[in-house]
Amino acid sequence: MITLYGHPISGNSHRVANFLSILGVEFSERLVDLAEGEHKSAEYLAINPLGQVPVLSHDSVTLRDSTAILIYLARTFDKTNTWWPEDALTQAKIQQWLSVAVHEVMNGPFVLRAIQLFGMPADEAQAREKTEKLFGELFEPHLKETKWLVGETPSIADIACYSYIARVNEGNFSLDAYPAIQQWLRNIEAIEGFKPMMHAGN
Ligand SMILES: N[C@@H](CCC(=O)N[C@@H](CS)C(=O)NCC(=O)O)C(=O)O
Repeated sequence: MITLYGHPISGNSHRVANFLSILGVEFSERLVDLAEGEHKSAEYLAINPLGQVPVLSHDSVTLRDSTAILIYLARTFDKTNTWWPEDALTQAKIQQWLSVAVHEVMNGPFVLRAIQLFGMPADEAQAREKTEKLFGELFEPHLKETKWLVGETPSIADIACYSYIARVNEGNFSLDAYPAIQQWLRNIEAIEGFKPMMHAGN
């Protein structure tokens, strides 16, 4: 049995829910009430001492961290062996993007959105500059040349990077200047089983 501890407006949670849905794996979602501070309760800290969502519970396995969970799910449930292929170079290339998902995407698009939605105390101009650099110098030129971030088929790199980039408009950042990124988002949304991320305010 699989339970995903998460929250619908958390992009980190969405990465996992989306991938479970694409893999066609049944799971139940356990809402962690972030607004009420449930993620810092003793009960939840016993599940994840970092006090963050998402957490995946699968039988006797408990895992925190969205990209670690994506690797676990791919290795456990992907019968096609394409989402996290076994060869060293492909894994290394995917890992490059998983690192971007947890660093540059968080420092730019995530922060812009968190400022607007939660009043996160952060430097908006700096986050905007980081987002422009990330999109203009990395994602857009790369995606002009290739449909997916790595190789000829979608991988967990695409899943990990998708959620916060798809919702960067909620951080008052327009994707109009980035047509290749927009096309890549549509490519991911067309994958069978894709689960949309909730729009803030819904
Ligand atoms: N590296 C973690 C980051 C998880 C994370 O920052 N989750 C946010 C929600 S999107 C959270 O729980 N924040 C609450 C907190 O850090 O206090 C992952 O990829 O899962």
